[in-house]
Amino acid sequence: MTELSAKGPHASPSRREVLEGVGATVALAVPALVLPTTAEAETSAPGETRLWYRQPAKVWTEALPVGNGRLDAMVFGGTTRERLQLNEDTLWSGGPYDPVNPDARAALPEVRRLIDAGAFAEAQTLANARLMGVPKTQMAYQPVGDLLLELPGTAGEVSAYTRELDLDAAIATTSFTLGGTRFRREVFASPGDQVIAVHMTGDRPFDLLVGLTSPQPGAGVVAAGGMLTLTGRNDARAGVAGKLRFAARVRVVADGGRVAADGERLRVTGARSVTLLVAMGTSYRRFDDVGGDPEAATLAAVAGAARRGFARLRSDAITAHRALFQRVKLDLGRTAIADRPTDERVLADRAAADPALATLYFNYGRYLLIASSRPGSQPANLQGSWNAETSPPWESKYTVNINTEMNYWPAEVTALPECVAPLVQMVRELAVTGARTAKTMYGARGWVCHHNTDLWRATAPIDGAQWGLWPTGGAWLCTHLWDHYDYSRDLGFLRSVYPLLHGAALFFLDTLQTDPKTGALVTNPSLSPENVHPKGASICAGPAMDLQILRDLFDQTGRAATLLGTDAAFAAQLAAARARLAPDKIGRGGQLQEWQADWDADAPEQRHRHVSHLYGLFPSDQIDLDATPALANAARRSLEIRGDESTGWATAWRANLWARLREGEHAHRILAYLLGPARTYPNLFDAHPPFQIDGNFGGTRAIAEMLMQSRGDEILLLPALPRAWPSGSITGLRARGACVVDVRWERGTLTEAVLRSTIHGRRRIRLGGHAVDVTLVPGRSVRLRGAGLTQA
Ligand code: FUC
Repeated sequence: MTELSAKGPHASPSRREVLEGVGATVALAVPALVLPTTAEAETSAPGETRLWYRQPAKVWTEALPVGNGRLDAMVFGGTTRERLQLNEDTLWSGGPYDPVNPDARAALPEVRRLIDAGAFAEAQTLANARLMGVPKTQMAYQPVGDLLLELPGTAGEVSAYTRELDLDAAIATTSFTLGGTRFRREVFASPGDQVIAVHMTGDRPFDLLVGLTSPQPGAGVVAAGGMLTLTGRNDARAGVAGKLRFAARVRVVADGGRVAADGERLRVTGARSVTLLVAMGTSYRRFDDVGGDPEAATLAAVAGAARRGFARLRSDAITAHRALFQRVKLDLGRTAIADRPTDERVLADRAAADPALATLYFNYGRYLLIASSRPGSQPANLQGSWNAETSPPWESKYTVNINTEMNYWPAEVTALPECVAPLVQMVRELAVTGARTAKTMYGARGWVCHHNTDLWRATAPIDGAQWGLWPTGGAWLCTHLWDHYDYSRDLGFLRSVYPLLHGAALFFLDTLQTDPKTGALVTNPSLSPENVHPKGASICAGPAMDLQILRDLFDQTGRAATLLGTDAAFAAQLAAARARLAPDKIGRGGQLQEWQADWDADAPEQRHRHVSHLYGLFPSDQIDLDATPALANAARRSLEIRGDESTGWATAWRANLWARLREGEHAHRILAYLLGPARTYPNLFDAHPPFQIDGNFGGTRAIAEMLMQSRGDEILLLPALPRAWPSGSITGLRARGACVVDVRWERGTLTEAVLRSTIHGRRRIRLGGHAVDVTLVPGRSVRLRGAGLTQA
């Protein structure tokens, strides 16, 4: 924290004393500080680690998310009526299915031939008729329902209202005075006890009606024995029968009151406080196993949580969250606007004047990843884990031609490697289903995943050939396995995922085609995600992105083989194939070519949201200002042509790319747009629009990328620091090579960097044009001071 923020108007002790000591003074007419009642909920910088509002959420994108990876709620912060919209991350439509089209293989040679002959539109028409999966649509992520709370018989004005989400404690709190009673409601998701807990207190006894509803057809609720039980079955979609059972239970524990059934609801009377323990589950065990028992699992979860009691649940949940959240601390400075409610800060649309909003966005990105992706949960999907709709946009699934990868961009560098576990598990499963697709559709070994997948790990091409016939999704996901290794240098992990890398690479050894014009190896059929080229189709051979991804996949798989002392012959095969992959090319406009031919200037959408051919610059480091300056400049030209403002995720990608070009002002300008009202909802969810969480994660990574970058054993300090962040610090970032990096700067200049590593090794540290080599020794930190990087 800067000195300024520590002394800010919300500095804590006095605030806490006021609120705890004198209940009545809480009913302040003033903007609302929301008020931790215990030291645990204390945070020292509200504007950086807290979202807060002066009114309840009217719409979903104003509600506040909590989650433990698997169980999730959107908290509306209502007064007489409260809504918690509930999700469980395995409640999707459908059941085990495999959409691979058995007729595809026979038609593949003709599609390839048409592409080679330049008959792209005909190739696309044939691909649509013969290659695409059946059904063409994947399954959709589904809501469980709503927990509804009602304060019956309360009348009068609501005063002293605030609601907040404390990112450091991972607790959503709503406080208000109604009919003379001061109410306070806390909501959090417990990762250890696997419940969502709601705790409501009044300073006078109150009544409460508790209901549970579901949009799922045929779901039913029973109120009995102090518990609501909702059970149902999931829905069919696109001809795939629903095979899941699901259950949700709400155990109601009233302190000093009575709980009785009231129709399908529970009525609490005369309580001083009420605890609600919400458990949810489905019969999903794995993509090919739906034999779970959600009724028993949810019963055990609420019973276990009730035994442990609210106070223990709360403090354990805070401890578990902080173990991850507090690893990184960011301070970009603050101004008075940081004390305003969050929605006002977004609307103010003045990122330059509110550097603490970037800090809040960064902290929120890390919070959202912790809340949506924990070991044992499903990976973060298009909406993280939060979805209220039975037919959500793009099924709220996994789009692996950018969106799922972007979700994990902040994970390693912002010290949340545990959150990658669900992604690794998904790749393990895709390697199983993707082996069937490889064999059936391509007659190939290894495994493949096209541009989307879902809970059932479907891997065949879907939607239409224009979007779906892209074989490189699994390969891109594999680069995340390599990154997980490279940030930790944990050979045990690398060994455990080596078969996945091997299988992904093998598929391409079997399916790469020789481009008749150049003799180089290319993918065919493929496309440059989801961009139509000037020949009336998107499908083509050898889009630049594929070859960039395959260079990474082949390099990383080969290096893994070497490091693990295995598969030397295979590594040699990969090296030989890599040398034949069509290279990146610079086109006549000075741009990096998106396709094998120099089509860019004639493509119909010059400002297309995807910047797929710039993968080589970011997230990969194949294209680099130092190592490949000509390609880096061509990438810059392509970026200029594409423009700065796009959909949420596409804007976030651009910010990362400009950070890689070390253009801090440009990256910051784009970030400002991302954090403004056009691309950020009042609850700070990213707006594609509609809501998609990838932009939150991409933006979080962009902020990290502006402050520190690493490639191999090199670390770049403050590579893209904008003028809007003149003084600040970040501690706890991770660089490749098991390195932890703290950076402090003042008036735009580095004051100190501290480096630590759990492994022994040499690192080159760069600051502007200056570089020094340091030796890292476990247990000892290296301190570098000032612009000269003087070792202290
Ligand atoms: C890709 C993008 C869209 C959207 C969708 C979920 O298809 O091109 O913009 O993000 O994924």
